[in-house]
Amino acid sequence: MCEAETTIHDTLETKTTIEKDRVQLDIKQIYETILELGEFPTLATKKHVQFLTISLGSLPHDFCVLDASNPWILYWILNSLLLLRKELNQKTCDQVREKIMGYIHPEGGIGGGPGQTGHAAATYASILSLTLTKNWDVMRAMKNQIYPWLLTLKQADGSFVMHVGGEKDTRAVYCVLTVASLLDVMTPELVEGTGAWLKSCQTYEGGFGGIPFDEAHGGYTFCAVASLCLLGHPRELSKHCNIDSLTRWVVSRQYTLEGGLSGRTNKLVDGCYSHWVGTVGPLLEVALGERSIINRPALQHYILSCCQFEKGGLRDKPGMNADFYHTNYVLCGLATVQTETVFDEAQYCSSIIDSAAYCFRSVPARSDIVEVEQVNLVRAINPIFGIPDGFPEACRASMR
Ligand code: FPP
Ligand code: K
Ligand code: ZN
Repeated sequence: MCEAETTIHDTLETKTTIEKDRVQLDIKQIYETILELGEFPTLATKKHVQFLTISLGSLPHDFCVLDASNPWILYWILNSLLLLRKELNQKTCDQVREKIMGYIHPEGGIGGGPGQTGHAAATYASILSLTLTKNWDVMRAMKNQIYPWLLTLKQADGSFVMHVGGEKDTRAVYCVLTVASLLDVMTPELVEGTGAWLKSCQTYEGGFGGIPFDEAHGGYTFCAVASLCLLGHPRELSKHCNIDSLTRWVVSRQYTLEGGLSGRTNKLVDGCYSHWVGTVGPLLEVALGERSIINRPALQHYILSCCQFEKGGLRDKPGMNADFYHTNYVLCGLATVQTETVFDEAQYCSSIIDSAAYCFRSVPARSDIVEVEQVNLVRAINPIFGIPDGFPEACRASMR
């Protein structure tokens, strides 16, 4: 929202630079109109809830277009509703349980739909959905089926693959560690060598690639840093990565004019990176003892002014339609800018591998960091799991 020249242009023109200039002009126009009117957009909770519940109502029927993504759609919708302060009714929770039980594969893991092979991402989204609906009984019953299957995804170099014979990357590591943690089956055997492998994915830019020598990207960076916090205390992050170059890379993702974040160098702003990149913020803040490394007012403005689709739901950027993926991750990003994160040292237990993940607490951000109007306030999230505060702890307490 500032007057300054925002981009130092190099002379090379590409499809991306042209598109980026166009998006900046659009966004500048939106901000100028808002400034002229003197009225800032507020969170259209009712419209967003409507966008989400119309689809939740059709839960008994299978979505056919995204047939391999059934658990993802469940997680995105359920989590978005909770972030918007809606409660889930018992009928919904029962339906979610029945659906996910139908995705369990006899040879291990949970698939993206009935009869599909076990997949780390589908299993991750399923476990989150069961956690959000507090279906503890089925989760407890799954522990013995899931743990040996997770071990079959483990590679000699410490990484994990998405499915047997599939691709390995930091996403697979994050999905496996999250599932193992929520089900309380994290063992030294499962995570041997994993921290060192993650370290090898940090690039010269400071962010993490999906695998060693890949380009640094927001999605893979979140997965790597959150995984490191599932393996140890955030103050030990500096042992597993170059925290200074990571911090520089993260803050460089925020653009001056847009206020929103990009996923990689020179690319376009996108609302979903409010979470993938933005939520690395609190992890680094805890590690560094800083209060805010992201410009929170600017990111909140981008989210409220540019990411709300007029008909409901949230989106990547102006000109795009809403979808469940962006609705969830934009709301997660909003939750992150609205709180400060503190680490509860008293709860930390160094003999429990994933103890740190359960020690992050959100407190309302003080007004010198960001002004948050009541009408725009969403529920706080746990920065490791991306689900509302309290759910990860309730889950773990119910797995014994
Ligand atoms: C680039 O898309 C996107 C990727 C290379 C994958 C991103 C990975 C995630 C979002 C993480 C997923 C996490 C889990 C837990 C499964 P693009 O080229 O269209 O976008 P860009 O221009 O913004 O890079
Ligand atoms: K994108
Ligand atoms: Zn996106």
